[in-house]
Amino acid sequence: MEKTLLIIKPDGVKRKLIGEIIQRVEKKGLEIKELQMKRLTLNEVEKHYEMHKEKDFYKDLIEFLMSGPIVLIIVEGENAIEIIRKMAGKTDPKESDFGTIRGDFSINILENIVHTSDSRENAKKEILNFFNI
Ligand code: FUP
Repeated sequence: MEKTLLIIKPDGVKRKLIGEIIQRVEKKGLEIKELQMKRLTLNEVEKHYEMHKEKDFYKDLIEFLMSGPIVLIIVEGENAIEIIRKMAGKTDPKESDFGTIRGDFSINILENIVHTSDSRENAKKEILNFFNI
């Protein structure tokens, strides 16, 4: 069993995609273990995207993540990390396949609906960053 962090970003919440995304995760057979809707603090966002702090898109990324409430979801299941990443689709909207969340709902590399952990190590770190568990 693996745990991963799925974040529905402010654009996903504004566009009323929370239900759609949760339904996809549940229908796939994965389990929602924890779920929380909140606004992220600057501290939380900076910690979460620490690896991008030298990138030219960093400032826009931080601002975007703080532009409205987000939904934090811990998803559990066999190979949950890889499966959720596949369900999210590629970061670049030109590359994300139809049938994926980004491929179906986004044309913007910044406003791309969801975040998903990319490794076991990062999933653990990200979950600890947001949840007291
Ligand atoms: P991902 O793991 O798919 O979320 O992608 P990254 O960790 O590479 O990027 C994190 C976020 O930075 C993306 F979701 C959107 C933003 N980003 C840009 O705005 N421009 C880029 O060229 C790359 C990433």
